[in-house]
Amino acid sequence: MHTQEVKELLEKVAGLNQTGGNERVKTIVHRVMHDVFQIIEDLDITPEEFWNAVYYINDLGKNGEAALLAPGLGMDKYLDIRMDAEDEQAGLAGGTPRTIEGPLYVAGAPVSEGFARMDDGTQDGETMILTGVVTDENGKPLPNTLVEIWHADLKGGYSYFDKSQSEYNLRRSILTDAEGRYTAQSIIPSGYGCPPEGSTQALLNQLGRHGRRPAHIHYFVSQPGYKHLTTQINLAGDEYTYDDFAFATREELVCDAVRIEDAAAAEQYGLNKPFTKVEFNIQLVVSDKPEHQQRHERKRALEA
Ligand code: MBD
Ligand code: FE
Repeated sequence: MHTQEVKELLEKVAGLNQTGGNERVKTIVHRVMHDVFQIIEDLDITPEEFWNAVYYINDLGKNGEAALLAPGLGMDKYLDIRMDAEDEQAGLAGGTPRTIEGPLYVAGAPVSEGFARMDDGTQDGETMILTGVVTDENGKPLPNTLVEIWHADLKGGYSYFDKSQSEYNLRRSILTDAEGRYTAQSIIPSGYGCPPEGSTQALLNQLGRHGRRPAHIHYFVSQPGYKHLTTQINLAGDEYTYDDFAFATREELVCDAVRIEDAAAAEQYGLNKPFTKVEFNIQLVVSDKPEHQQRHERKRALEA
């Protein structure tokens, strides 16, 4: 590993002796390949193990699961840990904590003001009323805040990726009302499980791990003048609330799902049967920097 021959090989691999290309990519590839070589040496990786890994990556790509394996290996969580530390240093800590986006957002969901019905009525799930107020850190309500919400159905599947669901089922964008409140009527989601025959689950099996997530609901929250928030809530009482394969759970983001039998309370939401209420209030942190006010770029379904 530490011979002149390997040193020169790595430099040529990363194009360090070439004038063209991208310097940042060269730096990263040089370091990655150095570390891969080092791992092969330190762990005495056999050719069989090496080629297994190569064809594993082929399958991962074929299955479209690279962005599913990433959170399973704690990479999304690690990026969050780094962004939290950055916020801390920049004096931007506080408010509702972030947690990972996950790979299943779809851009372009219908937008409404104050209220949205999220489910298409085809699944006979427990009715969920999901509501909360968006405020600043002093509790001042923030009307006209865009709250984007997406979650799974009773089978743990997400519309668009699960072609059996209707377009934008369980995906809505709600602008908060004059009191800063958003309210959604939907169905209580089921937890998510990695495709059992997929590449992600195959690796998790080798690690003795499951590929399950608790019932959860994703949020993007944005308002000019405030830090963009990417977060999720995990419903309390799920077997996996504190055992999420994607490491998205944070104590402040665990919400009770409260069964409400009272007819008058149901009537308040235009319902004539018992329902389950989930309350999630959100606090945003002031930032005048445009780069803080937007979600970071990544490839997303149907995003321009
Ligand atoms: C999900 O629904 C999810 O949110 C994440 C992070 C990974 C897989 C499925
Ligand atoms: Fe999810």
